[in-house]
Amino acid sequence: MSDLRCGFVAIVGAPSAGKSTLLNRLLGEKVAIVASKPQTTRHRILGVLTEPQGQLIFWDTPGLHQSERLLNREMLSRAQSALAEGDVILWVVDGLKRGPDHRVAQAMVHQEVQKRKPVIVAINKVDKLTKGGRALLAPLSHELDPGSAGKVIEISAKTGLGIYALKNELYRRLPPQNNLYPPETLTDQPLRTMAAEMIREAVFRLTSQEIPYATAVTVDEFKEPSDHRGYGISATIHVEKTNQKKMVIGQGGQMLKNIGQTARINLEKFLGEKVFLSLFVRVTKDWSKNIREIKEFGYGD
Ligand SMILES: Nc1nc2c(ncn2[C@@H]2O[C@H](COP(=O)(O)OP(=O)(O)OP(=O)(O)O)[C@@H](O)[C@H]2O)c(=O)[nH]1
Ligand SMILES: [Mg+2]
Repeated sequence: MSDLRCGFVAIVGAPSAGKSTLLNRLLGEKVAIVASKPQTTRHRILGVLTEPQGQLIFWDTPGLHQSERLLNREMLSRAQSALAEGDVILWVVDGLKRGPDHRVAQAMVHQEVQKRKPVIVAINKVDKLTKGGRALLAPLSHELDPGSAGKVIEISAKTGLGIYALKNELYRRLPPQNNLYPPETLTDQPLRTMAAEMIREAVFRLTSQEIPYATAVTVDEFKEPSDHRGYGISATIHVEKTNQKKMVIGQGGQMLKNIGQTARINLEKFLGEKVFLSLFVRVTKDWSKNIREIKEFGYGD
């Protein structure tokens, strides 16, 4: 039997609970995009952490919520497959506020508890707890207690508080087996996908109303750096309607310029090289209602 512990950890929870922030914190690298608006993550993202005691293989997932929209149903199905396939469920709960989606997540996680799957409940954002909020933590922990196979733990994905303890709880519940991925593996996302995601993150952060939800990003050209000339990346921001295209471009092109600048800075940080970024905006009519386009943009199976 191996001395190592290794297995799959499904990070699930309501939208905006902090799942992607937590994945990035656990890996010490930004592999998943983060925004204050809900439903930022659209697909299942693999993140691998290799340590002397073994390998934690994470899946970051879209937030658990209820929606009739085709794109959202596809997103939910990515999260549900991770729930079903993970060796351990890591349920991230917002310690500051819980909306109606919290109950949706609770019901789905509860089904896994009933199957005796280990569930670790991570109450997140405790860095921002007020005195009143702290007083509510004990009853919340009691309510969410997943039983003997699991545990409730307080964390802050933002500051790193509780992360070491969280990792230990996860390792304890994984099977003794050799590592499944080579130690240098960080994520399954190709660089092109990471680039598209970072552009989408900038759109999510800088635009408002329905725009973030009507946006998809495809990378048309991805040139590796040669002669210290940096990466050359061309990408298209797809929206669903003509008026949305106008909003993404903005007055005198200012919004598109801001999106490009924000995305470029994050891409340069990630790639460690200069990036030359060209962005185009295109109307792909009602793409989020069309399964073929949802799949083509990488948000479906
Ligand atoms: N104060 C505080 N804020 C946090 C913490 N973790 C995440 N956040 C913030 O919560 C917001 C949502 O974070 P995400 O990581 O995108 O949440 P998510 O669960 O991945 O959201 P979806 O992908 O939409 O389901 C962002 O504004 C984060 O900065 C934390 O520990 N403390
Ligand atoms: Mg996310």
